[in-house]
Amino acid sequence: MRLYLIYFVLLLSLACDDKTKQSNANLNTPSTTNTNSIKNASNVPVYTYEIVNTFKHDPKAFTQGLFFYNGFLYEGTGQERKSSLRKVELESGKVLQQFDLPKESFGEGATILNGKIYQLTWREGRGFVYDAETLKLLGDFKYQGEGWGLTSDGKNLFMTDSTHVIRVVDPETFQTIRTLVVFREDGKPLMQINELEFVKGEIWANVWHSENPNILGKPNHIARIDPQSGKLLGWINLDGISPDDVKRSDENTLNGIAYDAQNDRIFVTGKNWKKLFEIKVKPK
Ligand SMILES: [Ca+2]
Repeated sequence: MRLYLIYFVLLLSLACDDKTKQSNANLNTPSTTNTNSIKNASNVPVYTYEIVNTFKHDPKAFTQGLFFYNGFLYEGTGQERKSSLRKVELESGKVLQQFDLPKESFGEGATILNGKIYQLTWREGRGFVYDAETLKLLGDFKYQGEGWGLTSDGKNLFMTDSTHVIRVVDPETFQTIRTLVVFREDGKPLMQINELEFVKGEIWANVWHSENPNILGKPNHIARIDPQSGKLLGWINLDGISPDDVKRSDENTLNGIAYDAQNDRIFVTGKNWKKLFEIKVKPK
């Protein structure tokens, strides 16, 4: 609990430090990106949703990573001594296979690429690689900074680290190839970009504590981001999607997006939510 308090205070100070971070980002980003972000300020569309199906979700799963592969959901969970990687039956929510992370590891985002599953940890600077069929641990890798969300475009890994920057990472060398810097429509950095998913050529991103006025000031919003420029393409407002699953604690916010490309199905859930939803996204 004390750790969470320290972490929350740290995040607040990070959020208060927006101006510094924005200045740093400006140094590293072509000016055209920033100009476009600001120029399109009033044109960022907001989408709403329709629930197509509701499924059970393990309320003990502190969801940090979610993706769909070959007919099954895969979920990475967090918290000390409770972190895992799971293969889950969509229809029942039943865990079919599970790998428990070492007790010192706090699991974060997870994704699949070329038959391997990659999973980040929060502050260890260490990620894990698994065989996608067996969930057997194949090895680990190192990176700088925190590990938050993870997804793939089928070629590279895309990871977040608590800031407004998405790193594009080579899956063989784990070196950062390029970065995407994401700004809100008012030109401020979009901090705390969290769980990620590639959906039809866009990156969809949860934003941790989006309800915090320093972050966005709107609960349960998913950002739609251009994977080439980092430009904010839109918002999906999922506020109120699961009334039983919000405000039980500060932490059980919306987190986890999975896309079944074969059947064009979008799934979302949250940390320790009892439910997982298949949704259709539509203009507001
Ligand atoms: Ca995902």
